[in-house]
Amino acid sequence: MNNLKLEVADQIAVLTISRPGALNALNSETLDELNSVLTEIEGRDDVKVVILTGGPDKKDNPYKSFVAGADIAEMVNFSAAEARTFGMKAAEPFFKLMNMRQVTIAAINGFALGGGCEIAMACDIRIAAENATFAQPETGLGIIPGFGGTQRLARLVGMGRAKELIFTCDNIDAAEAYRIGLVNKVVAKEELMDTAKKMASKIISKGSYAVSIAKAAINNGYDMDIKNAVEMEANLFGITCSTHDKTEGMTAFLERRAAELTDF
Ligand code: CO8
Repeated sequence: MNNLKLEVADQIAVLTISRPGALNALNSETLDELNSVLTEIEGRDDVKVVILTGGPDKKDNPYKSFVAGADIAEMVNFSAAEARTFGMKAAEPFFKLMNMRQVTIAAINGFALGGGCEIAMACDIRIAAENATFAQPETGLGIIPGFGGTQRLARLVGMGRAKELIFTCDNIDAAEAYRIGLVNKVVAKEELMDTAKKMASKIISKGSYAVSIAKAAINNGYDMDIKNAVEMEANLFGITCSTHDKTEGMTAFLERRAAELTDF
């Protein structure tokens, strides 16, 4: 891969978007690589959490940018048809981040602008360094957030705040992003990866199959009416009751010992 780095250790995959000369902006090649690597990761039993982050800039500053957006140099001459193709090229890996059985955490180490904020929003959980900056600057470029931003931002922070951010293109800092519910946690920049890995380890210590089924239940139920959603949940609950982890988890509780959870 030219623009992504993958490191796997302790059941955690750290996936780093690395385009130092463009503040990790997402071009077609990066989106294709992301799609391939997420397909590969989804098939791996030795990965239970994916942490997505941005690489250092060309001056080797690791906290400059998470992702500074979609690649403006690539988009500048797009026809309407090419723009649609580009949008759909992003939709596939973004849906993988959202729906893959592994948990996905965005570790946001600087600028999360436009497509950068949008890729973070496709992840399950967002942890921001205190210096991170968020914005949807697209309308200032004469376009709209086209990597799911008009949809996911409103779902995360509510329609009023999403409209304000998208119509004004205002930058917000990490503290404001936390206040409005755009990120789960804000930490000192030097602690970003440790915090993300600690959260990943905590998630891994739970029943991994149960976590992935819970993720599916939350995602699938979100757009359903409550009656069908609760019925869908009951069906998935039934499936978790057929697992080793359910027997072991409950037996361990009754025997007052630590559970050894193993299912994926
Ligand atoms: N695309 C391409 N190159 C970029 C981008 C980008 N989004 N962001 C930065 N770069 C490049 C710069 O051109 C520059 O390259 P070079 O050194 O060759 O001139 C290099 O990265 C460093 O950037 P700067 O010199 O500008 O660094 P500064 O510290 O001065 O500024 C900023 C940093 C504030 C982040 C500034 O670079 C900036 O404003 N970048 C653009 C941010 C932006 O507008 N992002 C949104 C882009 S639009 C988008 O994401 C749409 C998503 C949906 C698309 C849907 C399509 C269907």
